[in-house]
Amino acid sequence: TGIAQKKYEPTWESIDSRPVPQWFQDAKFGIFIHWGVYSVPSYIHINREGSVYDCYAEWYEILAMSKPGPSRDFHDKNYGKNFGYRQFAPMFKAELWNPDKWATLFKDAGAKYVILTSKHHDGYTLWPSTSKYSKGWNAMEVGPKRDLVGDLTNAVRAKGLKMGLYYSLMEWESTPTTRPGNFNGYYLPDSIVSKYKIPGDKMISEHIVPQMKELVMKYQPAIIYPDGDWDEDYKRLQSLEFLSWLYNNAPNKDEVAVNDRWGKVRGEHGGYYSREYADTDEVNNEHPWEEIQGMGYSFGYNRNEDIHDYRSSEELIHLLVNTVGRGGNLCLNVGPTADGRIPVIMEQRLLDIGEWLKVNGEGIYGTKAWHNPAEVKNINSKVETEKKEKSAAEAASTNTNREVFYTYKGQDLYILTTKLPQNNLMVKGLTVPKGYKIELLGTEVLPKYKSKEGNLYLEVPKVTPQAFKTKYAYVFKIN
Ligand code: FUL
Repeated sequence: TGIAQKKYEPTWESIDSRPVPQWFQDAKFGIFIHWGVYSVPSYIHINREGSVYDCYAEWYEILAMSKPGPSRDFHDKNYGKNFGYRQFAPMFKAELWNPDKWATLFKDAGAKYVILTSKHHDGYTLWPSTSKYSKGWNAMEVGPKRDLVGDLTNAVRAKGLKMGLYYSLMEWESTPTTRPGNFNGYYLPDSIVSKYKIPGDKMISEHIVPQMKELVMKYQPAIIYPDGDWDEDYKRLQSLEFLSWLYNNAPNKDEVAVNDRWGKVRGEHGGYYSREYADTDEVNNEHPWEEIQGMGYSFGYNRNEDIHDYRSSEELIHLLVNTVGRGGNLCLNVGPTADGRIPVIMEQRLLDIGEWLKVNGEGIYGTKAWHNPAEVKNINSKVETEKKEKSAAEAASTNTNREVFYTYKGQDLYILTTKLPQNNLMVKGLTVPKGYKIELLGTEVLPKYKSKEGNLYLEVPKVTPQAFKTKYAYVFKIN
């Protein structure tokens, strides 16, 4: 209750003084969902040498349609040169959608929260927004003909998970993007922009801010994940006014967590720091942060990805260990299909993660990272939120430069390792006096240990893989 007792002012000083809610810091693992009109074409050309952003299928309206190239060719060939983006919406039907099934899957995956795209950069809302600018461009009126945000929120909460909402502060049809770097030169045709453009002086105060407030009052999301802020100034976005309103007045003001995407303040202001296909190497941050990645190269479903583009369960579990072991949360994305299914390969990956967490979750949930001074030198106060120069292939590969990580909770220290050595695991800089209990989760056999010259040697018990109730990554518990 503490964090809501205070009155927050519209200044960064005041806003930043609010701690990121503890539930979020403890949750460690969430599911991101990118679902919308782009799930209909669900296609983007993959250039592994290009930027990771070029492989985002949810960017179809811009990346595929608004510039010549292989994706535009695909569009012209399959839908026709004059087929406009908004014509996809009636084909977004969600006819096989069962929100309870999704929620059960997320729960079985061991996730503690879910973030759904309530509105992406195409402006289409997954809830019946009352903004007059959303008329004819929302899920209740065109496409599924239901309130996807409301229905998923109910299903997710019924399983005891927290429900969060992504919300784009920018809409391509109203504010054509000039994202620096790779996105220069993508523009929607004037015919589209002049047809749907929300007047610049109305956009923020009569559309964006009221929509966000509507989401808060109607669904009370536990996370608000704004995005599309990179060209914008937080002042023009009225971010400080909104945040102070949220922290003082939201019905769930104790609970709500937000990220740092409020208008060129990433890694500096707002709530938790958001990272996206970022380098996990050497992030050692005291401020709460969250890494988001898809299982392949995209967030929105891309039919053009094959099995080789998906990371294995092992790689994804390593990503989880790598992230939590550095103090972050992992929010792993799924891209459902337009008919409302989560592709089977994604289900399988999630269930494997859930199996792993059933055995090893105590070393993950509710923990804090321990930055072993013998291995980790600097604790950054600033976190690098994005790496633009990284290629898609690099960004979507799991970094396993480091194999050993540490977390702690109460009196317990956990040693997480992505590789179990044959004989001994050496832990630098750690001395464990005799008489402690050390367990290797997933086996009954207690590992022997000894401390020598300031380092710990853990003897890996000889157990057959069959007798081991876990694989892919291993957790020692010292108590
Ligand atoms: C980015 C967006 O541009 C991507 O499409 C995706 O939604 C990601 C979560 O945030 O900035």
